[in-house]
Amino acid sequence: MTRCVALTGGVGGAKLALGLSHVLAPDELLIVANTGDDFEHLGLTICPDIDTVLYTLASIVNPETGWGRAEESWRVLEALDTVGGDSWFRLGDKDIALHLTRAQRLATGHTLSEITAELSQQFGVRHRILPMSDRPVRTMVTTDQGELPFQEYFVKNRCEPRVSGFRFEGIETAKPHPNLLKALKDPALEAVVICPSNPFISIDPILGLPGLKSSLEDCPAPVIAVSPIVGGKALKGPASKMLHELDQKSDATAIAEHYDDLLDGFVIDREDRELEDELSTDTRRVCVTQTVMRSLEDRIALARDVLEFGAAIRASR
Ligand code: FO1
Repeated sequence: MTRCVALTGGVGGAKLALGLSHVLAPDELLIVANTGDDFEHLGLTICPDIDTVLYTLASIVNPETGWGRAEESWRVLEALDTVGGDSWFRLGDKDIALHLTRAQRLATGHTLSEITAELSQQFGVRHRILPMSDRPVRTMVTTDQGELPFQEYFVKNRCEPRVSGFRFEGIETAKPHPNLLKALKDPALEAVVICPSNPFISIDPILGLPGLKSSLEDCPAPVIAVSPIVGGKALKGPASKMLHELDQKSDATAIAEHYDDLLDGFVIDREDRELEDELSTDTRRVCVTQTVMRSLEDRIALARDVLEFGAAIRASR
């Protein structure tokens, strides 16, 4: 019985997914991870958004970066340098162990969702983490330096090139994972939560999967987004830089506009409370609360607020 579907990508998304996992039982929460950030590197398939949520829920994530593993060592990366290998993308030794396992499984015909479920079990994570699709989708960023594969834009070029658009390679033939479509039809579903992730690079690849937007529109549960922009700034990552470069206002209103008619509810931070009236419409309610998640208690409190907001929207229908 899925009560909540959480769409997530990146560090902010994983924080709220962790909060939700403390409030909901494993069978009540389905965490759907963006795979547009995935890429092939050193012969391995890297899935940063899946791994960020996996490591976060397993309590082994690096607390400083929010990605990769805590108490990591870097012997392979150092050795790579000495053989002239590609070391711009920092894979730690423990992280490489996971990637070798994933590569081996993929090579023997297992799907990404099967492998993610196996790894979750291995790490003692009982809540379900699902890649948005088992077919590859690769985000390409259109910039003033040409079109760049996402991680080359993000890590190699430190988000410096000026962005003018995005393309999700493979999206036309990728199908939303059947378990996601099934959950969206579950009469027990109480909320679809769009986590405070970057809308352009973390959420749009999910929403762009064929048929997914119409499944969300038909879904009886309210769709609620949590703004990743607080006080005009992204808490982490390049969301506000991207908004600026795409000639959009860098505040929570731009996020609500971005998701357009899809939203039944929008959650903003107390710091942005003056935007509440502007953001409220006949079909979109607004919840003002603390969205900045510094501690585990903050993550859990926000998860509770979002679920209660969902219940209030359902009750008012
Ligand atoms: N982000 C960086 O800024 N630099 C890195 O070297 C880096 C390595 C890395 C390795 C594994 C992993 O799962 C994530 C990693 N990330 C790194 C984060 C990741 O590329 C981005 O945070 C996401 O793709 C954006 O959501």
